Amino acid sequence: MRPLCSATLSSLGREVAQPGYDRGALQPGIVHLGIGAFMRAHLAVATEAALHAEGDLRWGIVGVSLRQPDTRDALAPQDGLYTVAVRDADDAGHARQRLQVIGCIESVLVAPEDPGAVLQAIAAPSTHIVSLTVTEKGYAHDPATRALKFDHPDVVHDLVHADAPRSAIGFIVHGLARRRAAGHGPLTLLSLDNLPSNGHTLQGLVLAFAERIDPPLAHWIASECTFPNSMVDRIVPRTTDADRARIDTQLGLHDAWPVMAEPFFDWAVEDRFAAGRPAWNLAGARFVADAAPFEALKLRMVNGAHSTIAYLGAMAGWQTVDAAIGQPALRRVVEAMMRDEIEPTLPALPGLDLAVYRASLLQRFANPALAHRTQQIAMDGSQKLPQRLLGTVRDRLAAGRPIARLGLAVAAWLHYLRGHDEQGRPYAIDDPLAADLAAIASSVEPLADAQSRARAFTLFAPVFGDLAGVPTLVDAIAPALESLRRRGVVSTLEALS
Ligand code: CS2
Repeated sequence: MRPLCSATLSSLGREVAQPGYDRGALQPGIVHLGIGAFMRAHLAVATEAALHAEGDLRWGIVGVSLRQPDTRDALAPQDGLYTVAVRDADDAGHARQRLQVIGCIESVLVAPEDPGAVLQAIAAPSTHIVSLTVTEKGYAHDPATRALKFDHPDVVHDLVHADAPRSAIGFIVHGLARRRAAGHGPLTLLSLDNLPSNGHTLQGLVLAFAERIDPPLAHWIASECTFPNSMVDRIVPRTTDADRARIDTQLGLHDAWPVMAEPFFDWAVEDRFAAGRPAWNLAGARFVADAAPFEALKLRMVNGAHSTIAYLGAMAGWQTVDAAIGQPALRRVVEAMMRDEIEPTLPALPGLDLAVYRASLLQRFANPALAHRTQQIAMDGSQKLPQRLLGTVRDRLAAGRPIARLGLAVAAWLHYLRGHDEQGRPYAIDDPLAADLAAIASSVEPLADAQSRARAFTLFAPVFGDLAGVPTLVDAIAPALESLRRRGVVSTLEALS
């Protein structure tokens, strides 16, 4: 099969959307750190739509892989082209996909091979936006306090290696130092990760790092560059070989690096750009004054529910989100958690009908064509729990309200840390704090009563912070922890619903 590349584009059928602008005239206006599947199905799709509609060719994307060369190795022979397969099911339940070839990625840099090229790209006068999807752990921060970990090995390294940083924060600050020295003007730093106040969080980390190495630089960044907050939402499961084969068949060409996504797309981003931006609204993005209420809605409802489904599903042996949400008892508990425990904590959003939002979310989870694996969502729990579940817990407890289902969700994560499912199948705990978590899990194991075990877990400060030992939280976690251990996922869910 011939490969997807510029020379073979003309052989694509009319049903496959493809770049309709002059790719050769694209300027590299965006440098994106963390060119993974999510970005390629979200920011790149929105940028592609803006390029088509506006013909404003300043917004080509230079992708950066901070670790692996695999994306560059796959995309370079394809001239940066790749396919987005939007998958769902028709009314009869048969999977279907709609294909689009994306052209806005001009090149991919592999940071460890050539860190200088990444710093130069950030400093280049044509660059107006540096965006990031590096996942929660990519911020090298303490998840509970969101402060930069100055003892993180990459941060320690980056403070003294201005020409060869490793971390996203190190690249940004050293790249901005070069930019300022060259007099190339400020730009926008745009976090697209699932963190609360992701722009403010990034700003705090960048300024803390810059302050350490060069206070006048920190001052320049603070006064000239902007860090809009944004809420991003699109389910993008990891692509499998079977997905690739299916996409190749429909494309009639071989694409080594396609991505899959659900039809749903959402992005609420604060309109504070230091040096312009593409018309992403043409792809459905919303430019807003304050992203906070959108973030709270999304992180608590979508991601809070997702993590709950992931831990319970992984334990029970439900391998995908649609299989898990297809279990009536799990669906009832997740729906009740959203309605009764999460929604009352959300700030008002004019025009939003939460019942409709909830119903459509459950429908998104039930998409049978995505096969989104529960184990994939289960990773990095220490980095995810604080903003997905514990913020909600904090608000509920402050209001004196019950948290039985949120307590189950937290207990599900703790129970998951034992490292094997209910059929006895082992799995690895994929988490930057895995060693600490394993130590706690084994020290907690011999404790006789669930109350003591639950309490001991909550003393883990990087995750629980000021919730350490809070009796109302411990009281909610303990019975769920005990029930998951003695009776298993299904009986626990049935007793709660
Ligand atoms: C998921 C998210 O992997 C995960 O942790 O919860 O990637 C989720 O699919 C997206 O945030 C949806 O917008």
